[in-house]
Amino acid sequence: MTACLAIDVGGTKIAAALVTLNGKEVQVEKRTQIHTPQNPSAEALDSALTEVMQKFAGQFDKVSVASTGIIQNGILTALNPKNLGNLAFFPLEESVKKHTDKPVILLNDAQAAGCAEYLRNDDVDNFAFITVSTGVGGGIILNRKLFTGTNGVAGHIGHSLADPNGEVCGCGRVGCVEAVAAGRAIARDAAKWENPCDPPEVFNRFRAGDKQAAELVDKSAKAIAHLIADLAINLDIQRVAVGGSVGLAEGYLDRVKHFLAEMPKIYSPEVVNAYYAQDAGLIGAAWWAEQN
Ligand code: ADP
Ligand code: BMX
Ligand code: ZN
Repeated sequence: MTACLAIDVGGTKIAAALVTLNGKEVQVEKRTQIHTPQNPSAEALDSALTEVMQKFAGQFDKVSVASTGIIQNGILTALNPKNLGNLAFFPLEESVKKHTDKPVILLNDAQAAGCAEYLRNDDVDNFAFITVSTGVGGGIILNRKLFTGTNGVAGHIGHSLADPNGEVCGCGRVGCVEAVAAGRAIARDAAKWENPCDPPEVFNRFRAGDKQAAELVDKSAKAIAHLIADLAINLDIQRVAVGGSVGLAEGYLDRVKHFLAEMPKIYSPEVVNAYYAQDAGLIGAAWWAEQN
C-alpha cells in the first residue's frame, strides 16, 4: 500500500482523499469534504480532523495535511484568524498524530497547491499559484523549487498591499489584497446590498449582466491582477495558475486577464486556471510528502 491520506484544511471546507502518485500520474480516490468549524475552539478543529482520520482508518501509509495558516514546526498559526473562526493557534501535528503512528507531513495549503500545479507547468523556472478562496493565498516556485522561507511565511501574498485606504484585514494590516479580493471580502460587501447575497450568487448575477455584481467581481479581479503584476516584477514569475472557488468561478479569470492587459507587457505573465482545480491542495500535499 502506498496511498497517502491527503487532507486540505481551508477556511471554508476540509477535503480529504487517498492520493497515489506515479511520476506525473495522479490518482485521487474516495474524496470527501466537510465544513471547517467556524468557532475559535481548538477542540472543534480537532474533532473535525478526527472525523476525517477515522473515515480513512487503515487505508494509508502516510498522512499529509495542507492547511490554511502559517505552518511551522507542527503548529498552525493563523495570519488571519478570522478565516479560521477566530482560531489563532492550533497544534496540527499533535492533533493528527493522535490517530495514527504513520508519518505525518504538513504544509501550507496554497504552498501545497503550488507544488501540484507546478507538475503541470514545469516548462518555466519561476511559477506561482494563487488561491482566491476564503482568503487569498500563494505558493511560489523559484528556480524550480517551492520557496517557503525560513519561517514558512513565504507566499502569503494575500497580505500584500492592495489599497492603503482599504478595509482592515483580519491580520491587522490595512488594505491587504485579501481584505479586498477574497471570498470573505466579496461576502462582506454583498451582504450590505439592498438585495444581499452570497459569493456564488454574486457570480450568477455578474454572469447575468448585473452591474453591481460585475463591479464587485471586478474589484476582486483588479486586485488579483495587480498582485500578479507585482509577482512578475518582483520575482520574474513567468506563469501564474489561479485556483480556489472564487478563482475558478466561471468568468473570473477573464476579468483578471482584462486588467492585466491594461498594464505594460512586462507586468503580464501567462495566467491559467489551476489544472487540478479543487484537488490541487490534496495532490500537492501528497507530492510534498513523497519529496520530504
Ligand atoms: P477554502 O477556502 O476552504 O479552500 P473554497 O476554495 O471553496 O474553500 O473558497 C471558499 C470561498 O469561495 C467562500 O467565500 C465561498 O463563498 C466562495 N465560493 C464558493 N463557491 C463559489 C462559487 N461557485 N462562485 C464564487 N464563489 C464561491
Ligand atoms: C490566509 C492565510 C493563508 C492561506 C490563505 C488561503 C490564515 C488562516 N490563512 O491568507 O495561510 O493560505 O488564507 O486560505 O491565516 P484558504 O482558506 O482560502 O484556502
Ligand atoms: Zn492581511
